[in-house]
Amino acid sequence: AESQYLDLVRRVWEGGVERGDRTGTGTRALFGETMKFDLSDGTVPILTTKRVFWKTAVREMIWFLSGDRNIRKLVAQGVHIWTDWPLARFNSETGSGLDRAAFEARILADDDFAGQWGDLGPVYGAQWRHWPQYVEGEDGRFTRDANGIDQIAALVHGLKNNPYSRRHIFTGWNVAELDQMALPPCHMMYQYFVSGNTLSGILYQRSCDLGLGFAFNIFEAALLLRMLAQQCDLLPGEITWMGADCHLYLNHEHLVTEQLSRAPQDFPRLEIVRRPEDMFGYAIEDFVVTGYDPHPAIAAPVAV
Ligand code: THF
Repeated sequence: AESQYLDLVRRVWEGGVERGDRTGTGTRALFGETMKFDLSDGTVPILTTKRVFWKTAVREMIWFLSGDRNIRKLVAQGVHIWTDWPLARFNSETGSGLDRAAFEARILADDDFAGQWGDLGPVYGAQWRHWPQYVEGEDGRFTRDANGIDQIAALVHGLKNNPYSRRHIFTGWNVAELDQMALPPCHMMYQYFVSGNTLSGILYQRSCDLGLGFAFNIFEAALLLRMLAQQCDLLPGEITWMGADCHLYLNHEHLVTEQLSRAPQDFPRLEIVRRPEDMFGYAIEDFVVTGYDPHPAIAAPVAV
């Protein structure tokens, strides 16, 4: 239930260690926390103590699964959550002062601009679907395989054909390419477990922005588990969330105070109304959330 999250937020805010961070914003943090959410009754963890724009999260997950690494397709759908990093790079490298709307308009209008400035580097989707693989030729030279390793296809294959494997893992943490990424992955490792006809999962997150990112990260982990279960003819079990550096940004005080003052509602239910051929065929219309009756949204700045 949502109380696990609210308890963690309270403990971090009241007892977390205050430290500077990469973004210069300042955080309070606790290290090494766990939550578990039961998905077997058809509910999904979408926070109710503020409105979570769950369709934005679904669009992000579909975008990850497509292997894309450019913000353009997100921006075209009105999803702005990845724009701030390319925008910061553009403004600092060109000395311009474009605002977000103007930058996004150019990303949409200009193919070359989008190619050059909308690329996030080999982040999540690129690693999930196209983990680089180098093959040695007759001459002893290594060439990079055009497609790389599709970790998601391999995961589905493994769940279907060797359900009791202890290796149902995929990860975005490609050590060799971290320095090419706009941001190294936060939700960095996923593992699955089949018991009878039930699928459970763990998300390991090295770093968690409890105020903004968590709502997206936990829902997307549950969503992905539901998609995997559907594709593998399994029932959803439990999602375990493991957070390493669990932090609240100091400029999220209003959000913390407001959310902790609100009474959580029951989690909503998620229905997947169509079964696509594979993990890569999902569309936003396939997902229906019912019984979502959240408190109002709370705006909060994202640390870039
Ligand atoms: N960096 C930081 N500082 N926090 C994060 O949560 C985060 N991510 C991703 C990468 N770096 C991060 C980006 N994901 C929002 C949500 C998710 C993000 C980034 C930003 C956000 O601003 N959410 C608002 C508005 C939502 C909307 O526009 O629809 C919200 O109220 O939820 C976490 O993995």
